[in-house]
Amino acid sequence: MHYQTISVIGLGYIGLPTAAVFASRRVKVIGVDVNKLAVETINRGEIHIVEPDLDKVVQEAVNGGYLRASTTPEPADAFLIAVPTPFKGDHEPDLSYIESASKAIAPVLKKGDLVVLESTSPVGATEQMAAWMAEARPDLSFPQTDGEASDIRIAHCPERVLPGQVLRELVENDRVIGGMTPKCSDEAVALYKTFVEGECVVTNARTAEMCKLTENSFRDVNIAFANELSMICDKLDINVWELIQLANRHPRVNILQPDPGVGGHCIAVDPWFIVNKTPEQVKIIKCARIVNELKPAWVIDKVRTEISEHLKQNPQMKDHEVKIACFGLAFKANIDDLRESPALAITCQLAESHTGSILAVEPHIENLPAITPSNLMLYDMESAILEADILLLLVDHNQFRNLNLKGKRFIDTRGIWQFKNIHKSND
Ligand code: SAJ
Repeated sequence: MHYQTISVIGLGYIGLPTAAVFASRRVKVIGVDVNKLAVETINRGEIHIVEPDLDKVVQEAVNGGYLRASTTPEPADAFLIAVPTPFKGDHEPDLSYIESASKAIAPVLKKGDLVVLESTSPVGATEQMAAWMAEARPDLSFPQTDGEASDIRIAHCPERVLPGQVLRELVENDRVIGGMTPKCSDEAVALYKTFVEGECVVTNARTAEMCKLTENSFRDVNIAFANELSMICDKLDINVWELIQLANRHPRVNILQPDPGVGGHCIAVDPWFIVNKTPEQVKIIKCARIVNELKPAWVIDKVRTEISEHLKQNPQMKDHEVKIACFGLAFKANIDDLRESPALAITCQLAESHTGSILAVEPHIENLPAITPSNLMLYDMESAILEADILLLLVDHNQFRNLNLKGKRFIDTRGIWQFKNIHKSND
C-alpha cells in the first residue's frame, strides 16, 4: 500500500478503534483529537471509551510504536475524519465538527493525499467538506473543480459498526465507498483493504451518505412499527411479544422488538438528516421518529397508572411511600453506555415527578451519573426486588432474565418478564 502514514481525526467510538486496527496492521497512524485528556490517555496505551477488547489493541499499537495521538494535525498520506455530527435547533445537522476538522488538516495537506469522511453525514456533506478544504488551500486542486486530475482525492466511507462489536464488525462488515470521482473511490478502497475483509462496494459520495442514513432510518421505522404495535396491544389486552413472535413465523415477516424509546446517538439522530433535507417528501421517516420519541412518556404514564392502582389496593399507604425499582439504565442490553439512553431519561423523570424513592438497578455501572435527582439510588438487584412496590423493566440485560417475581407488581417494556409469565401458569 502506498499510504505510509494515516491520520485519524477524532478519536472517539469510531475513530479510535479504526486507528488501532490500522495500526495493528503495522501502518503508522497519527490520531488527532482536540480532547487533551483523550490524547494523553491513548499515548499511555490506555483508552477513554468503553468497547470490548479495544484496550488490548490500543495498548499493543502504542507499545509497538504504530499509534501515536496528538492534539494538532501532522502531515500524512491519508486522513480519515471521524468526528461527531449531531443536530442543533430544529433538528438541523450540525457540521461544525467536520468544518473544524477539515480546516485543521488543510494546512498539512499535500499533493496526492486522500481525505475520507467517515462521520455519518447529511447528503452533500462530503462536497461541503471538499469546499472548505479548497477554500483554505487555493494552491491545491480538488475533485469538485479538477475531477480525476485533482491533487487531493476525496471520498465518503460511512462507519457502520455496532457498539459492543466494533472490532469484529470493522473487519468483517462490507464498506460502502463513495468517491467524488472513480479514482477517489479506488484510492479509498485500497486504503480500507488494509484490514477490511468484507467487500468494499463503490458508489458516489451522495449515495454513500444516503446509504448510511437509510440503514439507520430503516431500523428506526421498523422499531416504530413495533412500538406502535406495543401501544395498540396494550389497549387491546394482547401480549405484543407473543404477537410479534407469532407474526414472525410468516416467512416474509420480520418485526423488530418494542422498547421504551430508541436510544444511542445514531438511530435517533440520522433520520432527522433526511427529514431536514427533504421536508416535503418525508412522511413515514418523520412519523416513525415521532412515534419513537413519544414512547418514554407513554412508559411514564404506565408507571403513574400502576402507582394509582397500588395505592387503591393499599389505602393505608401514602404516595411518597411507594418505591419504584427501575431495571436497567443503559441504552441497550448488556452494555454500560448510558449516553442518549431512554432508560436513564425515564428513570430520572420518574425520580423528579415521584415523591417516593426510585431504586435504579444497573449491574454494569458502579456509580450513578453526577446529575441525578436525590431520591434516585443505585441498588443491587435482589434488594430492589425485595423492597420495591413496583418494578419497571427498561433494559433486557441478561442478568434480569429468569428472576423470581412472584407476587410483584411490574411493568415490562422489553418482554422478558411478561412473556415468560404467560406460559408459566404456576408463577
Ligand atoms: N432497538 C429496539 N428494538 C430492536 C432493536 C433495537 O428497540 O428490535 C433499540 C435498542 O434497544 C437501542 C436502539 O434501538 O435503544 C439502537 O440500538 P441498535 O443496537 O439497533 O443500534 P446502535 O445505535 O447501537 O448502532 C446502529 C447500527 N445501525 C444499524 O444496525 C442499521 C450500527 O450498525 C451503526 O454503525 C450505528 O447505529 C451508527 O453508528 O450509526
